[in-house]
Amino acid sequence: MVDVVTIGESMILFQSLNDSSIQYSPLFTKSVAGAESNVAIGLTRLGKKVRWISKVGDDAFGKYLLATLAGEQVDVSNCIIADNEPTAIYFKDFKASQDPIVYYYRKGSAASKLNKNDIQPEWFHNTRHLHVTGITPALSNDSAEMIIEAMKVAKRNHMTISFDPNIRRKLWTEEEAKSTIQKMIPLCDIFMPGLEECEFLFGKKSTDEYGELLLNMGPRLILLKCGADGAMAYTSEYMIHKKGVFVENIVDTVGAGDAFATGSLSIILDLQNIDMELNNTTKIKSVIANALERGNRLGALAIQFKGDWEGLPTLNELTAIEHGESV
Ligand code: KDG
Repeated sequence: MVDVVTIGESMILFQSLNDSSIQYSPLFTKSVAGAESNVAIGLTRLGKKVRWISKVGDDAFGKYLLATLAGEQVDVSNCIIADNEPTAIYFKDFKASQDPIVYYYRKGSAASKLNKNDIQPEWFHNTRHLHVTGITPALSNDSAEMIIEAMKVAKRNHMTISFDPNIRRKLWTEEEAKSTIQKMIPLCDIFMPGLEECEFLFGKKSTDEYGELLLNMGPRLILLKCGADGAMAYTSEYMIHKKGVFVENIVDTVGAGDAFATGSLSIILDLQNIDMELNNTTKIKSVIANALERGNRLGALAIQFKGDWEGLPTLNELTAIEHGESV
């Protein structure tokens, strides 16, 4: 049984070795990043089986990317390898602010060419959960159509769908982002936006208003990330708030949302049937509270390390942390 299938572009990530601006740095570190593969790695480290689907170039970067994910025990066997399309790359620049500036080189990349004809029934075999983000739909019309179609297939297969909008303003116009994300929200069961993303999509409102508005669009569970203030969960029955974990030394904020998705999903995935259990108020409330707490904790861990997923813990490490032991 595969716990989660996730579909999306991953890139090769370059960062300056010594934190100087990328303009002057003579040396770079090389790693792999991508919102969906960050979650895939995080969940695999927590003992889940994850199938990651994408398209990479038949080039050195594609080979390195696949080797890295496979080395983290993510199932990459359904990834398509394209002859004449490149693997995307991106750079993080830590020069100017606490949030690194990102520079993408992904136009025309192999993954941006994914289209709905690439979807294969095997992608959905033996699994009951699909996780998607708003990044891959931003790459091209074809990739947007492909992700939306994948969500529809998953729905027909009675799978649970989680959706983190991960809105990247560098990748599409405001209108494109709003219209595609708003098409995707009704197709998912668990929607996990950040507060700023809600404000971008719907204008300034209170968290309760966002909760109500989003539940009315279709998802059964809203996990709202509120940065240092922690996270909130909304269902039609109740709201839960869990405070954030204080981090003194923030190193790299990119990947915090994926870490939250990893932590919260790792708990929600243990539910036998989320549909039925969302109605079982007493049990589900404590499960969702734990999911928020774990999501917050993983977000806090991720931002203490350079790299998008390198700070994510293994199950043993997390268990020790949750029991108050240091690792
Ligand atoms: O959430 C982290 C991602 O933003 C990062 O890994 C790179 O997928 C990425 C993107 O498109 O920004």
